[in-house]
Amino acid sequence: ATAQIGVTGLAVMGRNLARNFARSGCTVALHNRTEARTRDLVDAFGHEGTFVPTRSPEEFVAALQPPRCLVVMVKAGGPTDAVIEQFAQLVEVGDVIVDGGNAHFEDTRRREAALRERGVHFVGTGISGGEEGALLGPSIMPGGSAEAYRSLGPLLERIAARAPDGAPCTTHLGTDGAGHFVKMVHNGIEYADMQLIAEAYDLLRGVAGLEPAEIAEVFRRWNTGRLDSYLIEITAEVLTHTDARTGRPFVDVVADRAEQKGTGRWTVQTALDLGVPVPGIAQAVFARSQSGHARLRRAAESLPGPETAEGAPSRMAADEAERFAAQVEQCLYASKVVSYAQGWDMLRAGSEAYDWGIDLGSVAAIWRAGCIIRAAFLDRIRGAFTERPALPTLLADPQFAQELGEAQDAWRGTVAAAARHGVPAPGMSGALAYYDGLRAARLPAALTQAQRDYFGAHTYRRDDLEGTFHTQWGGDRTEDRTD
Ligand code: NBP
Repeated sequence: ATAQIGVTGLAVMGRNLARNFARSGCTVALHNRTEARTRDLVDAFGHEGTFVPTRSPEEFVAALQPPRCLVVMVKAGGPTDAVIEQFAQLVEVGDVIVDGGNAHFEDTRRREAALRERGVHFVGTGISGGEEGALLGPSIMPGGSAEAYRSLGPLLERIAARAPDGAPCTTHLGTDGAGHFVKMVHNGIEYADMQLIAEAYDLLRGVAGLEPAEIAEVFRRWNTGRLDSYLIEITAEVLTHTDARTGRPFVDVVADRAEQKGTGRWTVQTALDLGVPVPGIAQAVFARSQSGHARLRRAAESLPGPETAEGAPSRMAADEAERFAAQVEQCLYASKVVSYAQGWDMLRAGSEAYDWGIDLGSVAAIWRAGCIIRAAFLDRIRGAFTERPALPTLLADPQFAQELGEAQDAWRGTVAAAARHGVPAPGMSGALAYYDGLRAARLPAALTQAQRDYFGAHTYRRDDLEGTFHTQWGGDRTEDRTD
């Protein structure tokens, strides 16, 4: 047994992860159900490091130094269960089985509990950064026991992305499902970010009348400021691209239906179960879903909007467009802060519900590089939660609060412009509503609760008295104390 780590499941993700381990100096055992993939990897990349190719699960396990660490990178769901069960029978007490696939955190909790009974450590880990990240350095989000992290952690730290300060983008997040939960929230935030960026693009096009190539320039400029991030960078790239077949802007030939694999939906479903409001993520999931509803969209095609008679938006003069773009930047930034605040609320809610003790500052730290939402901005979130771990919402951080205050005129102006021009901006307008909803001294929820008492005798509380009350709505409207 010579290998420090093993990877089973050598499709795109597993192959690149195995190469990353080997390039970092680890001896890596390889296994795949279909042996040809193992051979192909060694033929093409064997020179990159020390690989131990194996042909059977038994041979694979025998190649690993105890305590064995083996990473499963197979299709999520049934295949992952089958492979875990297969290896659970071959490993020994104290060994570590890692699932690096996109598992639901509840599945990870179930698998961890089952393996713990057999004395085997199970680590469910989120891995973000796609194919390229797996090879060059992903953000890695492991859950599981602290003991498992002691043997596995140093290996993960070798292959993880490095933040600008040199810190590896991985840390022990908490027991059982913590890692996959954090990865799920990462993806939810990613959905919200992408939706907001799409709305900013749509406004620059539909209100200012800019062409995609001009909008690419705006995004490129934004990418040198506080919005500096991978997603803004690739947005500029996509908007610059011209379709080779037609010579038209690429964004104009792609069908306008956004698909989803399900992690955004998981985030929203879980948020509903935890009772934590994440409307920014929900809006993004619903916006994708709405884009794909061809029947609804066709049926509504001829509904009147505020368009000019010519249909096409009139083009703003250059200086006016410049001012509008600056306003949209403020709106995008403020809305982004709101959606990250919601994401962190969800991290806290999950951590409390499952007793994970997730360090909220550390999550921001390990998302600074390697993952899809990597951004300079995350270092400030790390700072906010490191300074004040009990910060009730990111919006209450003095620096973010000040920026939101400064952005609010432009934010309101942009949302109003979207409404006036008939440009759908559910993410941005929802973010503003969330901000106003949180800061409101008094909400119309008082009326909602009164209605509930009227039709369902659901009772209400009063601001001026202790206890719960019910009004005799059908009778003389006297008020009874019910507790
Ligand atoms: P896939 O999700 O396409 O899975 C292919 C691998 O699963 C192959 O190695 C295949 O073996 C193996 N496999 C299957 Br399918 N059923 C199996 C079974 N019953 N027993 C043993 N092996 C089985 O690969 P991927 O795109 O590399 O993703 C791997 C994991 O990483 C997934 O959970 C995915 O959700 C997650 N992930 C993917 C990305 C990404 O960007 N692609 C990013 C982050 C996480 P075979 O070669 O014999 O068919």
